[in-house]
Amino acid sequence: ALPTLAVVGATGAVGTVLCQLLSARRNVWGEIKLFASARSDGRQVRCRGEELTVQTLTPEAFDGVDVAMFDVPDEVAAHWAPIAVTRGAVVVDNSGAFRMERDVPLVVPEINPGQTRHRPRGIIANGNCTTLAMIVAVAPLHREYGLRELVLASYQAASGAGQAGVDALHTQLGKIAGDRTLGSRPGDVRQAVGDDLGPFPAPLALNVVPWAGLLADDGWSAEEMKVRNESRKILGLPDLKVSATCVRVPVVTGHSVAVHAVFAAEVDAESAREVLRNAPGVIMVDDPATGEFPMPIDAVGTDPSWVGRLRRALDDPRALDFFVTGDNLRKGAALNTAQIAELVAKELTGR
Ligand code: 11C
Repeated sequence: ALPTLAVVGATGAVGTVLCQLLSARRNVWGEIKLFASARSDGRQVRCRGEELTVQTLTPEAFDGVDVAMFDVPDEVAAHWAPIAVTRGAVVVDNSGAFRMERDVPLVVPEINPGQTRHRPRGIIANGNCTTLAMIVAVAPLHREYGLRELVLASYQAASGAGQAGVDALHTQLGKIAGDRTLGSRPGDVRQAVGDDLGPFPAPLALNVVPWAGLLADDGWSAEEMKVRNESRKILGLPDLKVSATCVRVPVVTGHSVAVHAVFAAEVDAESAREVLRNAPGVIMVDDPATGEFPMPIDAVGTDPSWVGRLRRALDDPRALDFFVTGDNLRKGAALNTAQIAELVAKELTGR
């Protein structure tokens, strides 16, 4: 029989994309069960051509579930994932709760698919959306040239902060629409937007906000620490030098990252482009002369990481600079989760 799948957090920004992907990808699942918080109990969601009723979580609900995809806040995942495992499910978790645990693999199927099988706690972690967009391009370059250091700046979309982030951005854009005076005096955008900032620490409309996630140590944001720690773990480079600055921009969906990658030896841009053209999950969009760059407005709703603006650093022949954009709800979240779950399904059924 085909494995039974549970989607936990089915009505959130990522859960919604997961249901779309389950409808579009090759079907490897038997029954699909949808779970969400009590707020969504009883809601009907279309998934794989079926009208499914969203249920509230109970421990018994996991009985008979083979694979459970989790997209819920860290503390909810920390509580419920072990319960799902006790009931017999393999959990693929998109929260930050387990990613850095030693006995939980952090898997990107294009990079380290074999690690899905080493899951002593029954949990496989999915990376952060900023890490994922960038790492799909960095890993093949590392394999070819030997990575020594990453210096990154992100341009992160509102939907990285969930549906509340998208709603906040659209509400703010609505408030400022048509006022051609805004953005020329200090505080005028703050005044027009008002106090309703949603999950962001400042207005996002007509602005960039150099902050994502909670406050970590020494002035770093949690998002910047995640990018560093997760990159090290996925690449298997525990001492990799990583400096990230994570920035929120007024884009609905599509995280971008400006990457400065330093390698062990000299690199040349054309051979690096060739490596990336052959890399799974990457599409090269690199023709500035004709206006072809990776951008969220083109990458949204697509699977690959879009890479462009690739050039060798002028002052270091061992370094490349390039720009990556990926759909933070797809490869950054739902797609990578689905890909991992499909690897587990294949293992369980032997097909
Ligand atoms: C953001 N990357 O854009 C974050 C959201 O660790 O999975 C995802 C947080 C995480 O705000």
